[in-house]
Amino acid sequence: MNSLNHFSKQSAAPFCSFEFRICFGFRISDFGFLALLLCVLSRASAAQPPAPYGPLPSSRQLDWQAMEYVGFLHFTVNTFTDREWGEGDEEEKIFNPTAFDAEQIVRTAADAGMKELILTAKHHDGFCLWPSKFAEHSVKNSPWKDGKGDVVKEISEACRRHGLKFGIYLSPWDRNHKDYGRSEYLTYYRNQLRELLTQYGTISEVWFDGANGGTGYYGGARERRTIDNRTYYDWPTTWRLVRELQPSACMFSDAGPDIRWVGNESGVAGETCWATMDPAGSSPGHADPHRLNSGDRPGTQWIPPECDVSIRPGWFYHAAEDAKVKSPQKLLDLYYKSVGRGATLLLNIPPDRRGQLHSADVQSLSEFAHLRDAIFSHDLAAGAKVSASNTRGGDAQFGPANVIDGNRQTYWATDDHASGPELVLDLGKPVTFNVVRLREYLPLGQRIEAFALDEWKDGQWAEFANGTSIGNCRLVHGQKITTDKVRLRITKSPVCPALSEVGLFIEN
Ligand code: FUL
Ligand code: CA
Repeated sequence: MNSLNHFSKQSAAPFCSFEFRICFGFRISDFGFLALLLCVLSRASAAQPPAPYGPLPSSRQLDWQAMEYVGFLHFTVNTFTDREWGEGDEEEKIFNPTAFDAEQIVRTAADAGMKELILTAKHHDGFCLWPSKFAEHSVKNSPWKDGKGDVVKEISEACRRHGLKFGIYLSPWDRNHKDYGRSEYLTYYRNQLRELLTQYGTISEVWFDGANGGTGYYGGARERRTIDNRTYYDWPTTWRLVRELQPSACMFSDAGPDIRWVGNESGVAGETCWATMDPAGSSPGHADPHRLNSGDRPGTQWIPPECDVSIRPGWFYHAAEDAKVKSPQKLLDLYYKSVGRGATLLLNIPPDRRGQLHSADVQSLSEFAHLRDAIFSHDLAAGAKVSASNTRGGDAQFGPANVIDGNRQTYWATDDHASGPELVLDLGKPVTFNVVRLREYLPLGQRIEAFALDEWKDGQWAEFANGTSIGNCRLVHGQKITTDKVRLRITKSPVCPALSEVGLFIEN
């Protein structure tokens, strides 16, 4: 939305009225007459931006979507008990990383190209990685750094040093707390959230997990506690607290309000995946995974998807999984299926018992980064001659060249109702590529519903790919194509397109 305002400020009208005043301040010489004429002509051709369509992103969502690739750190007592879900009865003394190194963890993530790290400040076992005033089940009662350590502080500071954003995961389900299931627990939960949102600088994302209720220690009761996840947590109150304390933070859950779960934990967004959905009737832990996977069209709100997936089979570190770290090629495949379908990839990289990322994970992350760089650092469309079937108002500020300027804030748009919008990239010579990247200009909403791509082959156009949703990013990954001309056809769109980028890349 900000960018939209910014854009209208740049329109040609103010420039013209300035010229007018100059023209009138002097005798209208030949030169003045020409300037006046030019001024009138350019005023006549200054087109208005297209009207926004459907639900629109907030500026916090736009910032979040621009990150595309972020990391998750699952670390707690489970790292030391070799479990995935702690019972809540683990003794604090078992949390004792031998060589915790926030710098190693965060530097690795930064070198790998991640733009944010989200830390499990408290997982379902209830153990707090920071010295909460409200809990004894915490690092403050562990032998690590004689109870003076604070994992949240160290990771958040390292993130700031390396220019990464920092987010927190605070499990609503707490298998340690005696009050879990009663209203008193909500006070405890919000007190903890308040600590995390006020003591660690800017928080970019708050992750509300949907796993809810069940057996646990619960202060010694050792019983099953079931809750109604649609009503128990009173989410609107908690969401208000986050907005009040960290207005720029995006909140994640099965139902938004800012970011939605993608409906699976395998890192795969729907082949068609809208940034919009209708969250009515859903709440954290209570939503239809199939709908979350593809979103709703047209939907009632802008709630883009996040694909959470672990680099290992489990979310926490287990030595037995050292040989099961996902390969760089597998991670690249997930990248195409998450980022390449308009979602954000949230890749979990769990610290080991030393409190560092294991060398197998570090190696895979770094090779994955090299693979991405090898593909995306060289855009083969750069320098192409771009023409379009129609340009909005004939005005260069909406011209087709905007799709290859590397700037997401500029875009090609057509007149409203211009039929069969299409773009041609004339590459000047035969070029070989197998990845096409498309981006819409998000401040105007998700507009395009289907597109097709053609290559110039044997003196005519031949379709080589087609697809549906574009949104933040669509990566079309297929067979190698060698051609000197590529055509993009917008085959379905309820309103004129606003396309900010087209890129061509080669994955060898
Ligand atoms: C799930 C949790 O139960 C897992 O342990 C993990 O934290 C994952 C990200 O979310 O719902
Ligand atoms: Ca652009």
